[in-house]
Amino acid sequence: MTIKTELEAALARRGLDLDTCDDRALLCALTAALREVEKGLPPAGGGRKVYYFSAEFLLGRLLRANLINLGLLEETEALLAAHGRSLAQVEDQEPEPSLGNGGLGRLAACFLDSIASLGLKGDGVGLNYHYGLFRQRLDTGRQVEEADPWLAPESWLLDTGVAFQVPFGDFILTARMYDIEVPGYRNGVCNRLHLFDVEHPAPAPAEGIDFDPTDIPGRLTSFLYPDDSTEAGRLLRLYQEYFMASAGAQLILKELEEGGHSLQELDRWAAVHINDTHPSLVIPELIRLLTERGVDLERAIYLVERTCAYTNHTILAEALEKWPAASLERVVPHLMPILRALDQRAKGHSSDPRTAIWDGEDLIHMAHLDIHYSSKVNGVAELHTEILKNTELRPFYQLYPEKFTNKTNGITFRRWLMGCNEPLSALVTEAIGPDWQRDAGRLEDLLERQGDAAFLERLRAVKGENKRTLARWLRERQGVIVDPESVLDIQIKRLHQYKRQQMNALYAIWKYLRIKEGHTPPRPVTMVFGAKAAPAYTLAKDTIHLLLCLSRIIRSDPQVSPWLNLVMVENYNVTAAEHLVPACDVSEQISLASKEASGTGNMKLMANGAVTLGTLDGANVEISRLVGEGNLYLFGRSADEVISLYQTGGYRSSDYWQKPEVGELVDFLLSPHMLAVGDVESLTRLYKDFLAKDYFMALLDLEDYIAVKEKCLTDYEDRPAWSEKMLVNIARSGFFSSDRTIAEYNRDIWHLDEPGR
Ligand code: 26Q
Repeated sequence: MTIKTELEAALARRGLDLDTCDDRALLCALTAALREVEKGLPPAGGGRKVYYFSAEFLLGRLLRANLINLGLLEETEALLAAHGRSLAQVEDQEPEPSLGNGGLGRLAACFLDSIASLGLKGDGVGLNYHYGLFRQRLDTGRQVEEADPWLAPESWLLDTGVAFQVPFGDFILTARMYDIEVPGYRNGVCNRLHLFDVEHPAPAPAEGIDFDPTDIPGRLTSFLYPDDSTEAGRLLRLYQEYFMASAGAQLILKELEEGGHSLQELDRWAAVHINDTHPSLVIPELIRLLTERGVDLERAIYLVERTCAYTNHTILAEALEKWPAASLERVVPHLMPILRALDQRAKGHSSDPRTAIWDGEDLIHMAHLDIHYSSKVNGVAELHTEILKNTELRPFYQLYPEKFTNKTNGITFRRWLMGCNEPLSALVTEAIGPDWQRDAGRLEDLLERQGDAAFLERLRAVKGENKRTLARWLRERQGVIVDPESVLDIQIKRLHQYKRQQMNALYAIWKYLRIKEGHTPPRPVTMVFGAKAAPAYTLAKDTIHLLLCLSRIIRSDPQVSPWLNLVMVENYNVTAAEHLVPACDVSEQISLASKEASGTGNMKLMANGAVTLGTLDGANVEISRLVGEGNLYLFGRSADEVISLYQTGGYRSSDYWQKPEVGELVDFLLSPHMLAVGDVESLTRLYKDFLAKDYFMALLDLEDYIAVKEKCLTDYEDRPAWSEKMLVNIARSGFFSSDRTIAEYNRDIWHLDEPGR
């Protein structure tokens, strides 16, 4: 079967033809055609199977990704072109499944792609949120949240007919299993993502993202992490977590039986991966199910510990999940005896209260549960894992040194280079042949082109083309005019204080004032931001407000606007990232050292020829080692310095504010200029935070940041030298392939090929 026959059949079934149907109908037909192709592909075979449990899978659009992996992209583009159609336009009809917040969810999506592409036996397990993350509208200086539906009658979701009963304290819910196919890259394999849903989901909320959080049976799968600011919202999340854990655990045991294996062999045939703590209840749930089926408790604990592994994605205290025992008692009373037993047993291993699962305040620490009862625990970049071992999880490391391992994150180059950057992919293939498409490590072959002036010029030309493409996209999407000849400086990631968009905003103020003083830069600079703020995160929303105010002030100033532009991209999501990443010149990775576990946007931007401006944090450490000093721009305090400042309480932001160069920028927040366009309450809140708290030390690193960024912008003017930097970044980015990451998970944690272990 070719895609042509499948597509024609799908169109014929709908009474349509390729010449006249609209793009939306063509998308449906193409989706159906690809699903037919995928139906014929078997899942990866092998011994043990990994179940990747994650509350988030930030998939992004699937049409192009599936065409690439099925090896059908070129054929389909040609077929559409022969009928005057364009894949890009069809694709624009596809709603993005935003079933994740950011890095953690996107990582899970890259991992599924790599598991299938390496031909490994493994499926994802998650929840079928009907609305995923909210859609962001920027309206009169603020973020407005709207529901973002992605489920259409003809989406990628398949109803499997499989269902499990999930018991809660006061009712039982049916979990129906829906699947999304995950084809491997040109290897004839198709794994699956299992998304569980309630049987009778409540209808869409009338407006925004508000709904009744106490309607558990109707609302359990409505939204991704609904509202964490209220008790009812938190409880709903606990219902979600157990729903996923229980349905997934039941699926594992069902497949174990279907494979003809005994429950006693769970660890031989299954590996359970716990992506952050959100799926942690799978541990007591598996133990419950095993003991209910006659396995004795000690043996069940032994099997589950050998089966499970846990990844930590953050050291920020507020993200480490703790549940009041009373909440668990209410939602999952039947797990309490098991949790009690697990806690007692853990206390037998260690009397250190810092390792308690159940603490003296009746809080249950999910990460502690995971570490005691997993075979492996990993951080997501070298520095992050070291910090876990030496600081945050030190008592656990002393208890179980053999459990700790580092797995530096990665990205799938199929989406993040081949899929989103056709011009660069074509140039790379022309230069070094196609092998890099299977093995991103081969990108290093590009290093042979160092010093090849003609090639470097073509590299520059590709970047220029991508910048013009982005400028068109921004104009059409948002009516914003961007100068494609300007330096494109991009910070795209969730809005969080530790990521320090607020520090970048202070740079914009500095630059604005410099230009007002007559110091124009060698070439215009465009500062691009893309970020969503959690609905209840006030300071994050204030920062969006600040950026939008600055954008207005800069744009309406005829003296400044030819030289500086600040653009806030509305509704930043995977699709927007795919437009922004190929065009970026300078990649802003400016988190306070020690706070960003890894970052993955840094990898995507690097692979597309951006040069990193950043702190030595997360995977920037590895980027820096790979590209070498001259090929990125580092500034700011080191992780060690920052950690010791926290320990000694030695940082006082007011000391920095008192420096006139710093104070002037902070004070600008409350200048008549700002107050003329902005909201006094928001700006005052930000101002006071800088002065009295600045927990993430933006003022500490500010001067260094400004100086290094200026150096970076100056260096940009040496176009040949900058092109070399681009080249080295692309060439060295192959290490960050999620294929490498997954191969390491398999080698050190899952051992999928050795069921006997
Ligand atoms: C926790 C408790 C209660 C409610 C919500 C949460 C919660 C939800 C989402 C906690 C954390 C998250 C998401 C975390 C995340 O995305 N972390 C990022 O993971 C990436 C992949 O490993 C890293 O690259 C980033 O550095 C890290 O910030």
